Amino acid sequence: MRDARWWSGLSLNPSKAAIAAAIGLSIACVTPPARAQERRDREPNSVYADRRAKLAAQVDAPIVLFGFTGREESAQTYMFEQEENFYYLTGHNEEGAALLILPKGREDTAKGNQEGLTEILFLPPKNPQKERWNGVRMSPDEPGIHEKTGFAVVRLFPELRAEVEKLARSHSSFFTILPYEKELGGYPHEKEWTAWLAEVAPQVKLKDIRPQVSSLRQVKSAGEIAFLQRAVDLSVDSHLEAMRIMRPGLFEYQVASRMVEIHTMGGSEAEGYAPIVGAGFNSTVLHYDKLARKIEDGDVVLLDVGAQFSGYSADITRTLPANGKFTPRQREIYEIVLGAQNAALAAVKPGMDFCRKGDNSLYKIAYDYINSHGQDRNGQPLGQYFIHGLGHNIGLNVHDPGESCKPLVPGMVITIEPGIYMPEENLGVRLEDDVLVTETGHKVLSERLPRDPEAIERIMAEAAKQRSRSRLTGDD
Ligand SMILES: [Mn+2]
Repeated sequence: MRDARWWSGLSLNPSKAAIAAAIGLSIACVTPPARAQERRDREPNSVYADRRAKLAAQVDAPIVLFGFTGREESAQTYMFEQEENFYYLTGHNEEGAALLILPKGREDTAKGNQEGLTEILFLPPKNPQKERWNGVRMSPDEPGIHEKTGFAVVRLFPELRAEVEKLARSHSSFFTILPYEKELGGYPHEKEWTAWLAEVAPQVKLKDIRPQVSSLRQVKSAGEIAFLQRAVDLSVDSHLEAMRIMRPGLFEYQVASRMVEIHTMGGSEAEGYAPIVGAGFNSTVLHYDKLARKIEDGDVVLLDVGAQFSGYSADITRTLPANGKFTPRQREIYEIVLGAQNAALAAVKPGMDFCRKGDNSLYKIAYDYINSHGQDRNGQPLGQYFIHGLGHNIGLNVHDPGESCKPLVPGMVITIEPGIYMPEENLGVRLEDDVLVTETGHKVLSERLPRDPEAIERIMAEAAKQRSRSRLTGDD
C-alpha cells in the first residue's frame, strides 16, 4: 500500500483513448450512484482496464468471456456473486454479462468491427418487469454507463452473437475459459458457454485463457491488498470474539454464527468459505462443516473461519482449548505446530515456494520441524500427521490461483498453515495466518491475532472472569 509500485503501470495503450477518457471521469467522480443491491467496493476502473490491456498484450486471438447468469444454483439461499475471472477483469457484479477483448495491436484484423474497437462489455437489455422483482440492473443505454463500467463500448448481450460470427471470419482461434478437467469435467457455466461458442463459430479453435488470467491474479494490486487486509481484520475480530465466548456447552454452529455476525456487522458481505468449527474429534477433520457437536470440557476447538470483503477472502485458523486451558499433551502438540509455523513464516520471501521438495521449499521447513519434534502414541515421528500443503494464495477465491513450485514474488498474498491431526487422540491443531510477500520478505496481515498459547489462555481467562462477574451482578 505504502508501496506505490502496485498503482503504477496504469499506462494504457493509445488505442484505448476513449476508455482513458471514461477512466478520467470515473476517478473524478468519487462516489458512484448508490445501488441498493451492491455490497462490494470496487477498485478504480483504470485497474480493471489495465488488467484487460495486459491480457490483450499476451494473446493473438480474440478473448470471449462470460459472467455468471445468476442461474448457477437453484438453492433459495443463493446470492449472486460474479464469476471470479470475469470480476477480476471488469469489476462488474451483475448477471448475464459478457466480455470481448481483441488482441493488442491486431484491431485491424477485426475488419467490419467499426471504430477498430479493442474491447466490448455486453449487458442484458433493460427489463423493467424483472427489475420490479430483482432490483435495478445496469444496461447499455443508461446514462453514465461508460463511467460506471469503465468501458468505452457497452452493447446489448444479444449483439454478442453477431460480433462473434464476424470475428470468426478473420480469426481461426478464440480464447475463452475452457471447462476445467479437474472439476468433474468443468462447471456448468464453462461447459454451457464453450458449447455456445462452438455452435456460433464452429470452425474456430477454442483455447484456454485461464492460465494467463490466473497468472495475473497471483500478484495483487494495492486495492486488492487493501480489501484483503479488511477481510483479515474482520476475521481477526471474529477470532478474538471466539476466544472470549468459547466454553464447554456451546454448539460448534453457535460459535460460527457469532463469528459470522462480527464479520457482517463490520462490513463483510459474505463468508469466504463455509466456517469450520470442529471440537474434539472434529478438530482432526480438515473440511469439517457440519458444526453439529456440543463442545465438551477437555476438547480442543479448531476454528478455520474467514470473512470476505468486497469479494476478497481471508483464511485464518486458530485452535483453542474449550475450557480455556490446554492439557499438557494439547499444549505440546500446539507448540510443535506453532514452532513449524514460526519457522516457515520466518523464511517467507520472494524466491521461496510451496513445492514439496527443493532448497526453497517452505513446506519442507514446516514438515521437517514437525517431524523432528514430538511423537505419537507409538513413538513415531509426527510428520505423517501433517497431511496437507503448507499454504496457498488467497484473493477473490479463498484458494486463489497459484503454482506450488513457482517462486513467490512480491505482491502475492498467501496462507501459512501447518497442522497436526491425530484422530486416535481426538486432537487436531492448525494455525493459519495470511501473509503478504514483500520485496524484502513478508508482512503478516493477521499479526494482531495472538498465536502464543499463553496469550490465548489469558484472553480466555479474562473473558471467563467477566462472564462470572456479570452473572453475579445479574447483568448477563
Ligand atoms: Mn487455508
